[in-house]
Amino acid sequence: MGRLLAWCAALFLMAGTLTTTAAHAEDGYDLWLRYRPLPANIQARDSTRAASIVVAGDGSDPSVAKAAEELERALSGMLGGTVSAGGGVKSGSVVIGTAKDSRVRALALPLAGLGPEGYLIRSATIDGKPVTVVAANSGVGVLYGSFALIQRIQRGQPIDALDIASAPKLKLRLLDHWDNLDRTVERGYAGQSIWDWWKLPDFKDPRYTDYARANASIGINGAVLNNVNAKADSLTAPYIAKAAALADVFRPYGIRVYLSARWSAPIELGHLKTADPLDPSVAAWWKAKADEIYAAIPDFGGFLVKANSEGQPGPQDYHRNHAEGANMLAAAVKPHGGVIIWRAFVYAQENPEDRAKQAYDDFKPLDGKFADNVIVQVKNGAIDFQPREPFHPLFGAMPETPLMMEFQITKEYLGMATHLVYLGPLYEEALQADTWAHGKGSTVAKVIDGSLDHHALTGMAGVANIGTDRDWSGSTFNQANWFVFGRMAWDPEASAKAVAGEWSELTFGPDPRITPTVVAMMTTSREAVVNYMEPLGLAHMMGTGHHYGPAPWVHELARPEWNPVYYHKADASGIGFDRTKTGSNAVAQYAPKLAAMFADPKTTPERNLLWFHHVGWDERMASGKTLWEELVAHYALGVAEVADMHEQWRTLAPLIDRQRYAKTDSFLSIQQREAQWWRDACLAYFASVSGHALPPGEAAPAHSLAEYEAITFPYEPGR
Ligand code: GCW
Repeated sequence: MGRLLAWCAALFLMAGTLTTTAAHAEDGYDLWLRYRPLPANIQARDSTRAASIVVAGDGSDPSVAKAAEELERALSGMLGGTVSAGGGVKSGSVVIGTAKDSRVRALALPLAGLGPEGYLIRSATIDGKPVTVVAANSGVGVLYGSFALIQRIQRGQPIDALDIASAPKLKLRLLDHWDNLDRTVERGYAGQSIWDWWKLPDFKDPRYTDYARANASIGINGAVLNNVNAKADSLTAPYIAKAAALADVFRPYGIRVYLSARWSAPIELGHLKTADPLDPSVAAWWKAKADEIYAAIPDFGGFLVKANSEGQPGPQDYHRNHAEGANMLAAAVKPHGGVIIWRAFVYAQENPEDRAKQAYDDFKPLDGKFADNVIVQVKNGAIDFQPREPFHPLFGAMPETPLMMEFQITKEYLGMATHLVYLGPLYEEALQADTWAHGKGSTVAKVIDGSLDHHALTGMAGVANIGTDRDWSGSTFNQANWFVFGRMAWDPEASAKAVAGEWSELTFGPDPRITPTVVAMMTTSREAVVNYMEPLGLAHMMGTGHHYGPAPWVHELARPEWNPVYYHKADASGIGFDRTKTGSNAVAQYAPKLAAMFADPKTTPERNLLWFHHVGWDERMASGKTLWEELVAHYALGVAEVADMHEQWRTLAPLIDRQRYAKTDSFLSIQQREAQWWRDACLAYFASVSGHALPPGEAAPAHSLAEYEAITFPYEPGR
């Protein structure tokens, strides 16, 4: 009997364990909003400080209501008991509210300087009881502050004696979804589009709410729903109704919706003969369209436009310039408070000029010509989201025009879903680059936060890496790129390393045995990908169309700038794109100080060397190696760095839940194999072009060049 009881008890315990495991299955869906029970000592400490939630006002603000809901969910999850909203102020209450609420007003908090979205978190006393106050000028500010408090607790940081104030430095903090209406995602590697257009507006997938929660938790306040390679259909009444349904879900989370607008929509939908921006019937069509959208979505953000680039229609089709196009649309949304985000990612097939120069050539002369509700969105580099590019020369060159940063979060050119590449260092490098526009310290961050040239309209966009995959972004570590984008859009001065630490603690728990290893992996990962793909300033050597894997040999495509050989220009004498006076003179697009620096190979940072110079294979580098030896060494280092990341990850096996551990582990195996492939294929090709043999001790590529050239990917994702 005793044995039977013991057996039953064991079974019960096992069942309990199983249930717990199942309930806590770690498939990554929870992202960094992972409110798992904290260690007992932290629970004991924080329970007295986060014992209940009190909504200071009348509860009518929808964003404050979402804040209360999130606090309930988070605190109950983390602190091991039910923490609910409601009831009066008690010792340890978390009191949330806006400046409108008398209880908040009575505390005379310094909210004035926080703007519409900032927040304050303070340890205070109400009616003699110690409480934590989360206060802001708006409900959304309260929501942001509540997430900040939750994240502190989640990371095991003390929450007594708090005095935190934070406000976003940028106004528009947007995700650009390159999502198509058929649910494919251009350059998307995490499944289908999360927008189920077919079932909208009736069915609002609960996932939309979780998407909004995740974005609000990192301060993202806008989503461009559809691809910049836009279809006019997204501007028809049924699709406006679908977008409106999403806007309704997002509104309490402080997220506005935007749409990519197809320039030729007046012809395609309105049956006009032209889309000439100066034609009054075209302007009237857009005005009516804007009115129709705003009737359905009163807080619609505005339009994003890709015009006259990569085959998209635009005002230049009518011999009008980008400003004339943007301003016509700007007039349509202006009465409603909307903005036009006009992309500077332009290059034209007819233009034989260095592709890296074309956007500057088009836009610089238009400085000061844009309407005040237009912001020009510039990619971080002048070519295209490469593992490394110097900052785009338009930053600092258009003082009269608000410029917005466009980063890519999805890893089109960085190994797609599987390679572990933390983009924080890439973002940081671009933001901290000094444009020298107004002397030293004129960083890109200061251009885009408006402080350098006194602009109020500011912003940052990230091309989203979100899809229907259970873990949203295709891998656990890809989630970090969404996260760091949000953090840097809130504060472009944020440190990539600090954000990595924060993300690790939120994602894997505040475990000192985990965080330093994860941070070390993340912070080296970007340099690793540069090393094994495109070291020393090389760019755009990816396979045709899909951009997956190495193809430096491609030379036969119709347009010159589609071919990797256009970018690296390797020949028997050397390698690299001469962008000095003897070449395209792209260096002259930078401020004089930088132009001079980039004009001379000796003063050009080695990491950008081949971007600006064609360098002889046997030239000596800073290390004393020849360029050829240096190139080989970088490829070898990249491969070694991936192996090292993998080893580091393996040390975490006992500490990370099985599912997320295993997925990352197998992805690192893929990355290791493919880093080697990159190294082997590129070196096989460059050896053949340069006539140089690999230095002694360097392993020969596993296959022949012809074999690498023969690899194809007919069904790759992301098209
Ligand atoms: O990097 C390129 C991509 C295109 C993309 C384009 C752009 C949306 O390969 O897929 O199109 O950039 O940014 O417009």
